[in-house]
Amino acid sequence: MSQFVIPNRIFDPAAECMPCADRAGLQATHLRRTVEQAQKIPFYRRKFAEKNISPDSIRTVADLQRLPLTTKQDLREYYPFGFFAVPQAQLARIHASSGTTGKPTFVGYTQNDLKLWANLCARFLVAGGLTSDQLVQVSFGYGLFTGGFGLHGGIERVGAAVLPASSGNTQRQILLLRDAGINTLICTPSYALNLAETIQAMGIRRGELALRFAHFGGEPWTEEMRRTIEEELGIHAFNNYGLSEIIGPGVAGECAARTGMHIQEDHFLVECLNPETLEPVADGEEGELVITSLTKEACPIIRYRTRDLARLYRDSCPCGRTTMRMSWVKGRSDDMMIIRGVNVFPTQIEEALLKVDGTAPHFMIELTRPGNLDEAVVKVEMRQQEFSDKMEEMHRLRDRIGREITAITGLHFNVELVAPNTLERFTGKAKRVNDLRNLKP
Ligand code: DLL
Repeated sequence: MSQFVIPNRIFDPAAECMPCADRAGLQATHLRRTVEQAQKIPFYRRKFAEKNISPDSIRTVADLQRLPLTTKQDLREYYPFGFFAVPQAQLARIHASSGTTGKPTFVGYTQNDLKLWANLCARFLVAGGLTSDQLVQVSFGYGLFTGGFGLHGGIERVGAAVLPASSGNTQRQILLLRDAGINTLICTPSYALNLAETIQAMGIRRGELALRFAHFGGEPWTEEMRRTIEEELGIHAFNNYGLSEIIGPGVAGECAARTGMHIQEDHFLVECLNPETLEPVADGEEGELVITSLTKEACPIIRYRTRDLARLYRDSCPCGRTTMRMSWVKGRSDDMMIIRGVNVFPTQIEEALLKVDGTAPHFMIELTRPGNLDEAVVKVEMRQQEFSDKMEEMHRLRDRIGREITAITGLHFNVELVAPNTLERFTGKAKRVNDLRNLKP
């Protein structure tokens, strides 16, 4: 069998397969320019002055270590446009990431930034099977969220046809998929699952759909979830990663060999740091991704702490790209639950559930602290065909799920089985945790 699930295609071979030494030279030049551009932002001007950093003092990529870190909190303090490095007249677009605190974080793009963004999205789309003769449905929200417009630009750059369905109205989404003969679907993985279920509920057979490929991103998910969605929809699904503060989707994406997500290293420097000590971790070890943009004009960003936990791999990939790869993201450190002192991520619960037949990967974790001890309940939806009124069968299933969760997390969760279609469905990013413990400091 071939080592590739689909033909190995490369959108920009000169950039993506560049010898590493050549790329390092390019990165150093671009890092110097980025520092120059970032000097226009008061936050960086002050930080550079404190650390005696000037563009001329940047000679190699190793100089990155001397540069200051940037946090989401820093961006918030300069709300709304304090991190923009160009005058308003040069802006071509503004997006925003929704904050948990209410105020969004704005990110700006110049015309060049938009061109770059489309190219970066085109790279991972082509790596995951997109060709110019395909029809693509984008079911990400079009609006301030970077998913819709970002992917839209990439699809147009490849020359494929785009159907900008945007998010919501699931039944209509499915009619569009079927009646327009859509080949490629773009959305969050949790929404894909929602679509798969609704397709079944509407009595639409797989043969009525022309769907073959999908590009999912925007939220953490697992290989187990990929297998489930691929089986249910009969497609090849690829993972892509990005965040608004860096550019949106397009920071990294999988190739046909599926050995991790290739990082677009000619445009971003990605470090993996121990979140406590802020020291780099070894290749292959888990840490927080810290990202520096190398070529952005409107919002250059230096050593941004993403809070996303992942691993980096530098060994070669059979696809021929020479870029470093990142693993799937385990979760954001913000989503990490600390239950009785143990760190747990929603992706670990997803992984456990998908090991047990009969459950649907719809779940909601509820955390309480009735006395001094945390209690964790996970509500798990059953599949219709496995839903039974035989108590004994249900108890066996519940215990099996409990054991899988304990095997992965080391913790006991009270498992509650709930009837099919009773948990909330999401059209964008899924919410998996309801923390009722009142842990605010
Ligand atoms: O979610 C950008 C995006 C849109 C990426 C569509 C891919 C596809 P934000 O709304 O700023 O931007 O959220 C960024 O989402 O820090 C991760 O925690 C999470 N995330 C994005 N892609 C993945 C992924 C967009 N493939 C935050 N796996 C990031 C895991 C992801 N987490």
